[in-house]
Amino acid sequence: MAEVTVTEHLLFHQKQTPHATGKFTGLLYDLILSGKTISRRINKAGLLDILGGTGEVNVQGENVQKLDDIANRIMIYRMERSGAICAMSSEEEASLIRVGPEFPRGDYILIFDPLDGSSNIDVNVNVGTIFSIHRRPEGRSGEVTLDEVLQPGRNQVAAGYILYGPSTMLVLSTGQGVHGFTLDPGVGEFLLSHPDMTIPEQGKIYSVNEGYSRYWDAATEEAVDWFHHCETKDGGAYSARYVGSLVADFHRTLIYGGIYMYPADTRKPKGKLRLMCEASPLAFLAEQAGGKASNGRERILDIYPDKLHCRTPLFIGSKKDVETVENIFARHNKQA
Ligand code: AHM
Ligand code: MG
Repeated sequence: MAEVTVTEHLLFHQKQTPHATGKFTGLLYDLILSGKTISRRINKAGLLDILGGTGEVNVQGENVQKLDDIANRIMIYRMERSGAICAMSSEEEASLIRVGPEFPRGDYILIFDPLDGSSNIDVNVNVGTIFSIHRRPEGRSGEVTLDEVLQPGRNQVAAGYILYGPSTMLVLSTGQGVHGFTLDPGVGEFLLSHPDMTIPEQGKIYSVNEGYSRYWDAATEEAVDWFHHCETKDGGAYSARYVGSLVADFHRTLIYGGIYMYPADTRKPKGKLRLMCEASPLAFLAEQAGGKASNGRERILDIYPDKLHCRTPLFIGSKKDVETVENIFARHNKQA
């Protein structure tokens, strides 16, 4: 098999994409380098003293794992030196990180979750880095303001994730489909292993934390219950799967189809997942792969964030499965 490296792939697409300048390709290259560095640290996590919590609580009110902190530092260190970025937002940082003046600045804005699923790290379950790239609005210069960063997901110029699993994978879209690359640790290079990934129109798997069903409203209960009783295309029952690591649950959904749900509930009326660093980048990938992503009422990519760390309910995956949920929510809305 002819092996295509991620660098070759990016350079090929750079020629075909108007916004993909050398700076943009350089930004992706630095992101990939950060991912490789994080991957190396995670691989050795059990051997070094880097499992467990730091004892701190982050801006989200969640316990910070040592690896969250390490991944966050690796990302910030590498990316503020890339020369392509003017601002960054990390799930682990309360405020916007403005680049410069000590480093060269570019026109891109990077939003990331350095280590999604990190509450699973101590039990050696897959985790990942999720990223979203926007361009600075035209005609702006000088200090980046918050309104420039609070853009809807449909403006993303690229999004993806690096999944640290049995193998490390990069899944990326620059708006020309979704492509997956697997890290060959021997040569330290990501190789194209999953070209043109598409989500089946209907799946066979539903994924939700059913332990919280007592906190759901009637529409959510009905939506999840539909997957208990409906039939797959082959007439079988849907299987349940829930890793509890969004990036891993989404990766399975991207490959096998089906639906991942993190609904709102009475304890979390806006859901748990962050719009800008989790839902939007995965929604961009889902749509690029022919799937859908919704908050139950609205397309995720059309939602305007009102703050950096705003949250949203998320229903994402196969087109038909997400539409089923949207139809149930629409009927409940009408009745209300
Ligand atoms: P994190 O970014 O701090 O890891 O939190 C988000 C994670 C997702 O990866 C996962 O899907 C979800 O939280 C699991 O939440 P719960 O344990 O409530 O089911
Ligand atoms: Mg996360």
